[in-house]
Amino acid sequence: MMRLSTAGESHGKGVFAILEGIPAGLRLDLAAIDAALARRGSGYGRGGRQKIESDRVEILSGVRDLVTLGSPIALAVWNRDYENWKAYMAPEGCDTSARKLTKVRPGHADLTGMHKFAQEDARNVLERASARETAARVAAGEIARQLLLALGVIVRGYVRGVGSVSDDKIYSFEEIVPSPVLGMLDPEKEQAACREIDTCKAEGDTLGGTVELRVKGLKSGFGSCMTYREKLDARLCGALMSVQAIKGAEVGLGFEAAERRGSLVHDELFPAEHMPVRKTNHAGGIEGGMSNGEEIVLRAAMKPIPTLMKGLRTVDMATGAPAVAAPERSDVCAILACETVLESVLATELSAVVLERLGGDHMEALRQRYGALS
Ligand code: EPS
Repeated sequence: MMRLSTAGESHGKGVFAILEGIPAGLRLDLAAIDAALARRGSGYGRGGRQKIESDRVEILSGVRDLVTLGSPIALAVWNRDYENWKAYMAPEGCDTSARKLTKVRPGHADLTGMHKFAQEDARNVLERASARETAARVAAGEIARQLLLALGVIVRGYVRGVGSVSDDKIYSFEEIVPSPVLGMLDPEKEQAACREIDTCKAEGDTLGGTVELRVKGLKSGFGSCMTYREKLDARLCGALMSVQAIKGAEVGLGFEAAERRGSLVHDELFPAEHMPVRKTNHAGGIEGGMSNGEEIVLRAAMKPIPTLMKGLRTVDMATGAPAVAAPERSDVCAILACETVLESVLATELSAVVLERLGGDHMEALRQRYGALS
């Protein structure tokens, strides 16, 4: 069974991943992992922290001479900012009276986390709730992506919308070559999105956006209609929803399907040599909780980051008095980072589904089993 665990605090020593269940014999491309980490740390609208971090993966176990051994793979992404935070964060002993956060930020984990974990300092919650954790999920997710790639399954994504700017054009898989600026495909839309980010920055505000994800090459029959736990759409959307700031996920037409008649939703079938073919893909490649051999199409919505430089109205939990939420430092928009993370978590969950169906102690066995599927 494939399983991913992560650990680490945003201003602690680093973020870490343990990835179990990757078969032996997968040759890793470390440069591709570091490129994904760099992309996660980039994008128009990021704040000061990203100038400090330049994330690289360090493999601690499970790999020999760049090839997986089948043993748990332990990964570290060290936090450079730890040097500036050691005095307040060191597990071995530190000053916890400094850097307290009690003016809780609406929309963040601060208040509910303080209540749930019986903390007087939201720092003891927010350090883990922070999206910095996603660096570990990207490092691990890139290994999962490389496993899928070895089977001919390709994951891609792009940013469809930022704030009020949205790109509703339907793109072919080959057309998905996202810009390094914001991950969008249409340069004019992207410029408009950058202008909206500039306005937000000037006003101390933040912006979210929408992302589309596609999977090409996934054969029919992954996931199952037999038990609800195995449904592919539930598993993949659950993975997307596990990413910080994601508030919505949909498959294929998604919410739009609810507004159309059945005749304009379901993908009709036409006879062909082996299996009947579809001329549309409104289902987003999933019917009955199983991949149907078409491209998987998913979308996710990211809410604006809850740390606003201008601060929202809140309560200081130390005094009970009205207050303005602590600004900390903040990104204005992290949609390109979010898009990168979503690709990684999608690759991770999909690899788990593939390995559950096909098993394989060694990549060669997995490759053969996947190849033998019709
Ligand atoms: C984050 C706040 C910012 C972000 C951070 C997530 O960090 P800081 O408080 O240090 O300025 O930059 O994201 C990352 C560091 C990262 O690598 O994604 C938060 O509150 O969630």
